Amino acid sequence: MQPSGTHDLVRSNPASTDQVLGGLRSADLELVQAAVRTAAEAWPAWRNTAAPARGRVLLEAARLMDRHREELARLISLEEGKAIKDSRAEVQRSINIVEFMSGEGRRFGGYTSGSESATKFAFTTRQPLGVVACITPWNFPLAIPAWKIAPALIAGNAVILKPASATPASAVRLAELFQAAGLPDGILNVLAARGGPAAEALLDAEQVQAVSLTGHTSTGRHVAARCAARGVPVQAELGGKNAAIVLADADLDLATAGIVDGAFGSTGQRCTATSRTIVVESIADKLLDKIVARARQLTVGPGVEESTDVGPAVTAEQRESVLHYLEVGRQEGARDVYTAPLGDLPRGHWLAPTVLDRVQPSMRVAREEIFGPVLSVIRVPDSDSAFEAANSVEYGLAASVYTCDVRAIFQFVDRVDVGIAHVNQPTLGGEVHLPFGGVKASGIGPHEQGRDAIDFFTKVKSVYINYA
Ligand code: UN1
Repeated sequence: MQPSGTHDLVRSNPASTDQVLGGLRSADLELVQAAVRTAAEAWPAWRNTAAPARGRVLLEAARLMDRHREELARLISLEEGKAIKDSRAEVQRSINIVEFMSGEGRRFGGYTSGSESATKFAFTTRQPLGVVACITPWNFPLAIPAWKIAPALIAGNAVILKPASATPASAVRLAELFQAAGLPDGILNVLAARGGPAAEALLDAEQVQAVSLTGHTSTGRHVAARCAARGVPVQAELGGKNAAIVLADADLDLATAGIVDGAFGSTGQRCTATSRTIVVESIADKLLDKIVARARQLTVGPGVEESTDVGPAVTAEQRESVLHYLEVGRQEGARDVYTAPLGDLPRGHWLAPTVLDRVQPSMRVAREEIFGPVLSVIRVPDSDSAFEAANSVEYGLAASVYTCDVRAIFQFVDRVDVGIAHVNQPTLGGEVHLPFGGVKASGIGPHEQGRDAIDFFTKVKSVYINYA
């Protein structure tokens, strides 16, 4: 259903802002209510569909996504701006999660337990919540919707998906593929809306039983507070300020490749981006030379072009915000050791990959999430101070360490206060089999992905059967 009236959500190509990609009319309060009602009415039939049958719908959706993988990747690159190779990786990730969750349809349920009484049988069962809301950001316009709706649907819920207003098209296409896979009407509803009254109405809707959100820490806290008033659980995946730690014995080529990919891949617009490199002083100059040499090879350009490594920022505001941080960093005394030259590009939201050296942990560029292609290099004397610097921010999403010293690896895993720890690989991403999420200001509630993701979208019932 599309509301009538003029399109107020107009999206221009971030790589060529004179080109309008399309427009939608933002949902108003009435449409939000209608979507929630539709979902609530459709839900009982899906709830009463056996979980393995729900799994078959997801498996078919994964197959369709596979068949449409190139179309999906191009759509992501067009509307979000990221390089096509990053978009292809995002599509693969989206297929992986839907495929993984389809299998959970065959494992769905609780557990049995011995009882205190010899003539009682005790077990738990899991049941869906009803209508749930998934609110997703613009930076992974396909994967984040996929990894929120897949566990919600396999668990038997009806979903209202509200994608970011900058990137609704990928989410709409995803929903179409789920529909083509056999998902009944009304079970997955996409609401294109700005934040503000329509989004708040969704949070406040009586039928909405849980909210899963990815976004800014401030948004997550606002949503959590608002939902707490109704006693509605929130799962929020929020910001990051991820560090790659490089110790004295590290394989510097491996570290360089991981750091450059982590900092500049997806234009740095990734909550797991490598925003800080914390390096032991004895090897810092050598590492920095290698990083700059590798960064020089990156091509900034339109996401849809095969040769592009770094696409534009998603919007003018995002670009402005990153440029502002660069100014702040320079004023704070960071040394700008590399800013990529921008070639002859169409009018777009371009940002040059930038490396800042001599950053102190107390500086804003070392503490605040920048969400752009900016790498801050922090020099420290040893591994203890590296772990301490890594933990000195309010965020705790991901971190990585480059070393072959087994003691340092385990000390890192033990001490670093994050939800995702990587050894000898970038701070980025994760596999769909394991939970994904952060601690401290990086997350609220249970993590996404992995088998546990289903817990958030279900309620547990403990059952005692007396057969004396
Ligand atoms: C990834 O880094 O591969 O918003 C995924 C984000 C995260 C997802 C990151 N929630 O960037």
